[in-house]
Parts: sequence; structure tokens; C-alpha cells
Amino acid sequence: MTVAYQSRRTVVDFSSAVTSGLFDGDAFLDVVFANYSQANRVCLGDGSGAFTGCANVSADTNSSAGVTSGLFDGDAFLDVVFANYSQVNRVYLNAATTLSVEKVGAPQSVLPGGQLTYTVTVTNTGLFDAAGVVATDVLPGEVALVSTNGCAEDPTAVPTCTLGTIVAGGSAQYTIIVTVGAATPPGTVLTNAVTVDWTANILAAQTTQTETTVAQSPPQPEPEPTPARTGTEQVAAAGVLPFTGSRRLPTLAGIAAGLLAIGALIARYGRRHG
Ligand SMILES: [Ca+2]
Ligand SMILES: [Ca+2]
Repeated sequence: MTVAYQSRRTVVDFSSAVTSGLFDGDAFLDVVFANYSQANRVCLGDGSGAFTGCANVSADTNSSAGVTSGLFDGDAFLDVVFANYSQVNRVYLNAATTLSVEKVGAPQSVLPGGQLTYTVTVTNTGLFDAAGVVATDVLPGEVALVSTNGCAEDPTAVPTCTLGTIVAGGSAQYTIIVTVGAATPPGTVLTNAVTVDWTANILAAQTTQTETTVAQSPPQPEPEPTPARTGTEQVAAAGVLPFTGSRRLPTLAGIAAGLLAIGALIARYGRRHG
């Protein structure tokens, strides 16, 4: 039997030791280099014999002389231990790729027949990129999908969203717009869940998140306001004409008495001069 080797380049480091293992959860063997006076590195195998996505195991720049791997903290992610020269030896627990998902519905309450927007944010909280990320949304029966935005499939009739690769520390966001059925009884609670998975996920449980939106009864119409009066208000008032004073009219008796007095004066004048 003849053994022949082809070489693949990884990174240029001042390496003193190396080990291999399944560090990122996929089926391709990865390698970890123990480096002298610089950060130790993990490089992910792509299945072809090449390694991509090399990253520092940590920011520490110890002088490492040896490395081994094992499941040290009870989870499914392979951890590593470095033997350091004249320094504290260290174990590094694998913060393998994990995705967190946040879902927000707006508005908080919606009227029957109204529109609702869900915003889903998926964040990679691990050390490694997550490839083949797919978010699947199970809409409540009271709503109908209008569209999605930010997914590879936009638009489709099913709110399944392909997000591709989310790099370590990165995030992806998409929205789902739905219409609430017009016959939805007021007070109905709309519960929505989203499930996220990715190619190399080795966790049995997938990440889920629910968001609840309450459909409230339509607001009662405001009573018609009393029209405001404008201009001058005029009021018709019953009454009498105003009096400004009084005068007495002469009577017939008064006139006769006046004539008699005049006659007496004339008679008296005649006797004196006759
Ligand atoms: Ca791997
Ligand atoms: Ca572990």
C-alpha cells in the first residue's frame, strides 16, 4: 500500500502542537493549533481537506506547548486544554454556535381586519458561523399571511424564511406581515411561534420564541359633539315699549272753568271803567 499526501494551507502561526476534533457540530473534522506567544487557533474543516473560518480560541496570547480536547463541561461541544510554558495551563469551554431569536409583534393590539407586523431577529451568539439558517413561523389560525420581507423566498404563501449564513456575532432580521380576520372576536389572544434551525445544529431542541398580541374590541364611536354656536345670539323678548316720561291732557271741565274765569275778569274791568 502506498500512501500519498496532498497539502492544504491553513494559517501561518508559530505553532507548537495540534489536535483535531468535531468542534463546530458538523461532520467535518476541525483542528486546533497551540501557538507560542500568540493566540491559539481553531480552523474548521470543510470536508474537502481544506480548512476555512480560522478563529482565535481566545484573545489570550499564552506560550502554549501542547493541546488536547474532550467533553469537559457536560455538554455536546468539544472543549480544549492547552499546556502552557511557564504559565497557567488553561481549559477553554466550547461556546459552539448557538442562535438566539427575538420576535416582536406590532402593534400590541390590533382590530379585527387590521394588519400586524412581526419582526424576527436571529443572532449568532457562538464562535462559529451558522450556515443554512432557516426560520419557520407557525401563524395562528386567525391571521392570513400578506408577505415576508428579508427572506430568500419572498414572497411565498408559507412564512418559511431562509436566511443563509449568519456569521459569528452577526444577526439577520426579517418581517412577516399578516392580516387579522375580520370575524376575529374581540379579546382573542394571537400566539405566534418561530423556530430556527441551521445545518450544523447538534442541539436536539431548536430555538423558539413566542409573541402574543391581543385583539381588542373596536373603539366606540365618539358621540356627535353639539355644534358650537357662532356669531351673535338674538332673543325675541315680549314686553312694552319703553316710557321716557308723562304729561297730563286738559279736560273739558278745566276748559269751561278757564272760560268762566276770563269772563269774570272782563266784567270786573267794565265796572271800573264804565
Ligand atoms: Ca467541523
Ligand atoms: Ca463543552
